[in-house]
Amino acid sequence: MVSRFRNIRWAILPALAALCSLAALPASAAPVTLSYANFPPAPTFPCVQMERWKQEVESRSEGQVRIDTFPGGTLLDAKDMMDGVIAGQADIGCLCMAYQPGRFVVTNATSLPLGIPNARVGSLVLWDLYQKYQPQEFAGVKVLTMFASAPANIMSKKAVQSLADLKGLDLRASGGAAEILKAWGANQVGMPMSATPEALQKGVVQGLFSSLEVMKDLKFAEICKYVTLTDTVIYPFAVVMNIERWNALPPAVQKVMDDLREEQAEWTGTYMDTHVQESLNWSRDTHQVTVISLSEAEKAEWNRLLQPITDQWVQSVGTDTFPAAAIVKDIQALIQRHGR
Ligand code: DTR
Repeated sequence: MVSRFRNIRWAILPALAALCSLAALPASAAPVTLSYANFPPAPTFPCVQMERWKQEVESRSEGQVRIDTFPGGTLLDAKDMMDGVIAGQADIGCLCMAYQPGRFVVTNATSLPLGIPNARVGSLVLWDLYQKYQPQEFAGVKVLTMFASAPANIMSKKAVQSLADLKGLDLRASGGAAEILKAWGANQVGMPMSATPEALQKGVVQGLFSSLEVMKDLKFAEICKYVTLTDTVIYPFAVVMNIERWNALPPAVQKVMDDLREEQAEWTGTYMDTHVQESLNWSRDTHQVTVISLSEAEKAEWNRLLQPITDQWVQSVGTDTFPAAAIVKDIQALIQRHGR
């Protein structure tokens, strides 16, 4: 009996010791919780990449960090994203840089009509460009990744087969696309993607100019029965983190996030390219959307009208201290490198 009691005592002791050591763990062993704000609705690609990043970070950091995601502008909306993250209203935020053209001049140069063929190449070009120039506008935040949308096309309520069909047509587009639609004679109406479903429904616009995955993700195929393929320009996005929150993270978590930066860019671009194709097929099959390819002659004319845009950009923003021409050359070289 006595010896049995002793055995039990010996069995309990290690368990007690383990309990005490657990209680003595520093407070930082509890998972750090971070908020991640996003502006468009949950099914759209910026939010799909957000959920993928959350899962990867949580599993690779083995429970040291928890990410609470806020899609649909529930924490910060499109235009407040950068300043909201700097102010600490959200720890992390995803922003479309094209919505603030004058603020992100270097990275928005990827939105010039330079022939980026798809979202994967666009995302890698953007990431390398950012790394090379390290623009001052990101000095107050930690950049967690960047990625690009697929090239933009026209989605419209009426068929657009020629420049004549486009003349005066009210199309929603953001950022640098304004110049493009202007060059083609359309009437550009600026607003973030998050405001577009209502504008289409109320008839404020007759269509939009963006990447085609929104035909499915935002159900635009129900209202825009025509797609005109132009494959014109991509839009650059950034995911940024409040710098104090970043500095306070355990080094092992910082490493997980750093290691994911380029991988996440490529993952998102690849997801986007595949998803655009799915969206197009779904729109044709489920909503009888007509997909219009321009004739060779028509396409050549549309492209010709875009040629002055890049030169004008170089002239208007280039200075002794801002190497606009070199940025354009770098983008062209990066397209070649990643496009192979
Ligand atoms: N082309 C830009 C960015 C963009 C493309 N797809 C989505 C989906 C959700 C938000 C933004 C975007 C645009 O048209 O706003």
